[in-house]
Amino acid sequence: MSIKTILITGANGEIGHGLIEQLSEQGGMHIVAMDMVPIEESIRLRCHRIVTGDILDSHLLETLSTEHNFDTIYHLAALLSTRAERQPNLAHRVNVDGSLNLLEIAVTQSRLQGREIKFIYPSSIAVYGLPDIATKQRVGKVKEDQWLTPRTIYGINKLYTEQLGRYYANFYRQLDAEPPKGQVDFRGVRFPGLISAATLPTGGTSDFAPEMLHMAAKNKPYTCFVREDTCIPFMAMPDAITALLKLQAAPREKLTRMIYNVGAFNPSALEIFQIIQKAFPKPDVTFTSDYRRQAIIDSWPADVDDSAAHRDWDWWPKYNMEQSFAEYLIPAVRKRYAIK
Ligand code: AKB
Repeated sequence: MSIKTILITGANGEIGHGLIEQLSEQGGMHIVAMDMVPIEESIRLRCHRIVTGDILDSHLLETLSTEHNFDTIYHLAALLSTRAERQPNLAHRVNVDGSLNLLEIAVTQSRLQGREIKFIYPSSIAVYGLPDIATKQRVGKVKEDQWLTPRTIYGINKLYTEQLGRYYANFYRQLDAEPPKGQVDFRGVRFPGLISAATLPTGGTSDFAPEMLHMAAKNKPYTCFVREDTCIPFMAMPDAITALLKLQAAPREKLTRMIYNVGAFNPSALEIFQIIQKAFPKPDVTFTSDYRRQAIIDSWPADVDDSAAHRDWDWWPKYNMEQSFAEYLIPAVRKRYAIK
């Protein structure tokens, strides 16, 4: 049996790190890791090939596509929400045009290989747009097909790329009279804010939670840019990796949707502070709401309904809020910053 080849874009990012670690532990596959900046030492050795390059460079992607037969593409590269608001044009290029390039590669590969190529896409709760706090509080858990009126360019980019994925998954069905020999099997999860002990995100709006944790661990002051009562769903990074792997592995016939919500816990910013305070006494945190970032967070749902993922591919997070901090985040950041 030939060894599988997996392409991961945005490999240096916080999801990329965890995913590469997990996949390389599983073994039996070649990982081709791509990022704009050189792949970090800690994951480099786990990869079969590393590529420093831009997903907007279609020539580079086409060359990669002639050199490898990809089984699965994990397209993680993206500009996150706060940064995207500052550079909407760049965000559109990276988040939409870049994704389009990858989807084209998936189509080419499925045609050349005459079989299905899986395309795993991390979308986001940013695709939702609640008009005001009162509505946010009233609706609670949001289902996949509700409130799809994103406020940010990032949310718009993510929602549109989901639609592109749907389009490319049906590409041959739309164009060919003959049954397709290969197709793109597009599968997406809408992630909540993610909290990792290993890396800090850059340019996101849910970053206040991981930043608060890492700054407290480093004994540094932190100004939290949202109000204490701000509430969105979060998830510990290991569960996010599990979600991607489980969705990838799910039998096609079990999937009733292309895009799934996944949730774990949904604390307020104050609750995050309180749980951090138990581990690192006297964290120096002040809450000073930033008008723009607060408006973004206020438009995201307080919680998501992930019953479709439970039902279709047995999605259950391992870590609730207490377990995330007690069993994963606190021990791992203590180790990272060598705290006794
Ligand atoms: C961000 O804050 O932009 C991301 C997200 C919720 O998609 N973490």
